[in-house]
Amino acid sequence: MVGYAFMGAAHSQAWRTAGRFFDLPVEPDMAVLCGRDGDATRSAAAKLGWRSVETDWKQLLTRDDVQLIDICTPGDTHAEIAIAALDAGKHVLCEKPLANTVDEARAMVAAAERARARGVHSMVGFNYRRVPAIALARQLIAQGRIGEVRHVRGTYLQDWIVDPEFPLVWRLQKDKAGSGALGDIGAHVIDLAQFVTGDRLTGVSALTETFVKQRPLPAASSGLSASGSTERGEVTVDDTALFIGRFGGGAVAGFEATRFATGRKNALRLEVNGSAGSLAFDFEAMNELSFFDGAEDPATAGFRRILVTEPTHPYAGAWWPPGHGLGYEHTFTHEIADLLRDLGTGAEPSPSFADGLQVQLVLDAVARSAEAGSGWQRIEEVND
Ligand code: SOE
Repeated sequence: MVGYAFMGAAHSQAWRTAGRFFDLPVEPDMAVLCGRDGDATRSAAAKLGWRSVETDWKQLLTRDDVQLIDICTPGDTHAEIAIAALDAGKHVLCEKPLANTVDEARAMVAAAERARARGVHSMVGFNYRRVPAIALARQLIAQGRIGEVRHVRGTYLQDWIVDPEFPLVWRLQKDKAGSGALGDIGAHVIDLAQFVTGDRLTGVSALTETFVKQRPLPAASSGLSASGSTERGEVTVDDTALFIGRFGGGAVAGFEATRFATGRKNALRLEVNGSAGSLAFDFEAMNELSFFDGAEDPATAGFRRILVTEPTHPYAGAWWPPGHGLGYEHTFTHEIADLLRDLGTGAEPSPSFADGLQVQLVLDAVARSAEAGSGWQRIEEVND
């Protein structure tokens, strides 16, 4: 694994745990953790459970005990590491968003295709697909339980940079992160909207805003916490992105991604209204899915809360008795379990790099629309 901050810790937990709750055809050996700072990487490796360290990711390509590289670094290094790893015959799991630009994402898809021909696989880490309630929503929509999808309403609301003195961490720098709230959290809600409906966006109209244009340079940072220095620098990304869109199947959509929704910590919300019912999800109550069944007697019909913890629900049966609930970390454990199962059986892991490119095209269309004063931008189709 390359990187050991917030995502690195989340993935490490998943690598340690997946095989202990899911029956998997292969057992992960947490061979090596890579980071530029030797001391910090050694201490992270000891804490997170990796048995050796490297300080140059290129060393991973030459090691026989490395079959898969998990990329948990900022977006500016995804393409270089992923392409080199795939060309060296290593499977790749890459954090979202796949890349910082569409061109990088296209090059990564080309590398993934070259590698697939040699039995080497890749996957992009849209972990929220593996929330049991989200996986259940997808099943219910595919079964026609809400009929024809008409509206998709997706928001991803956080508030961790609402303080103008919060430092200019890498997630607020375009050269490191590609974009701001749009790529970091908008990418998740775009992916989920398309995943649960089984449909894809064909065009968007958007606006973005950066409320705080200068911030203290970071003195130190770890995950989403940081302390600032006395010098200031320019914020080069969006603080919020809002957009409307059309799906290929005829549904219309509204999206909002922001880090300025004061009081909202990780409110990844999705509501889908169909001709025969509706579904609603909020990550802040991630073990629940709300379902309105339009076929019910209007006298008693209403949104009802499904507690998605039954053994028959996606992923839930591997864990605790009904009602005992899962958390954020389980989404990564499910991601790793699915990846290991696919690698063991030879199935193609999902979401693929092509899925990551498709989300990148939506992000790019949103950014272009916002720059052009909200004009409509079509989204190119991607072949799977
Ligand atoms: C920060 O906004 C962040 O950590 C994202 O980078 C993650 O993808 C999301 O899961 C939680 O928030």
